[in-house]
Amino acid sequence: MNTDPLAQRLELAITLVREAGARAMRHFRSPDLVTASKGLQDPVTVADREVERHLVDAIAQRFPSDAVIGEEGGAHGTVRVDTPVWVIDPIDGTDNFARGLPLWCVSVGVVVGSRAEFGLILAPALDEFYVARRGHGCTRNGAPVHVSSRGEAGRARINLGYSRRRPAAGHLQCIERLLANDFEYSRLGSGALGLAYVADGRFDGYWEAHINSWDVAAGLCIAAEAGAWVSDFFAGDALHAGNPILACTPALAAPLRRLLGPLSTPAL
Ligand code: LIP
Repeated sequence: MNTDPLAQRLELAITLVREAGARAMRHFRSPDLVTASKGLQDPVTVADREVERHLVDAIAQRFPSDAVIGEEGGAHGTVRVDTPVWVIDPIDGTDNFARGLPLWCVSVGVVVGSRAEFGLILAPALDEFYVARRGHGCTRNGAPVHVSSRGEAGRARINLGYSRRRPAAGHLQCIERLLANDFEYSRLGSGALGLAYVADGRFDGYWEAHINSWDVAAGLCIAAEAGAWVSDFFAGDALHAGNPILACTPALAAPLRRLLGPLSTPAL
């Protein structure tokens, strides 16, 4: 049996994320899918809550002293700097999920102190499973992935996230600055998938003015292990309060920090 405590947790996480994906798929495109609203343009479905409960219960059973932070149920257990914290988004891209669009995923990351130790992102409707462990690289369906080599603005596409947690003005300024400096942009509706696609070289960067830890805990490890430059997301109380995020190819870090840093609080 593996005695490495993080490897034991990663082994369990791989099983649990697959189970979570199967549970979510049972609701995906179901005509009876019950959806409620948490606020403006912020939906939640019965699947989000069911999948999170499944994950939280299974983790508590196997690792009762670990803390868990989930998008729907909040914090379980006590967050301490030296013990693992499971940071969970049962369905990231809920609006896409509720509309029957396949761009959603289950995201599970484990953080110790202010470092993401491993991350898993499963997009069941696309049959793509990203797994990364700090210092061990990143894979999609078992094959290594790496960020793109694009370093010029004129060939780069930056994926953006936006929510009503911040004024639209900052988001519109970001688009203006990117276009005025030869970058292209797009918006997917899932921060976790956005980071996974940076890791996979499908996008050359991801930026959002404010994002929650459950949207990015897994993606941060996945992007960093694939060679991305990643901002210091876990500074301050980001685990509970969120932060801005930038992840991109190393060559694009300086120009993107110059352009988008001023739009981020705290600065990138
Ligand atoms: C989504 C994030 C995305 C953000 C959306 C939303 P959800 O998470 O992944 O980055 O722009 O507003 O917060 O609500 O689908 O889990």
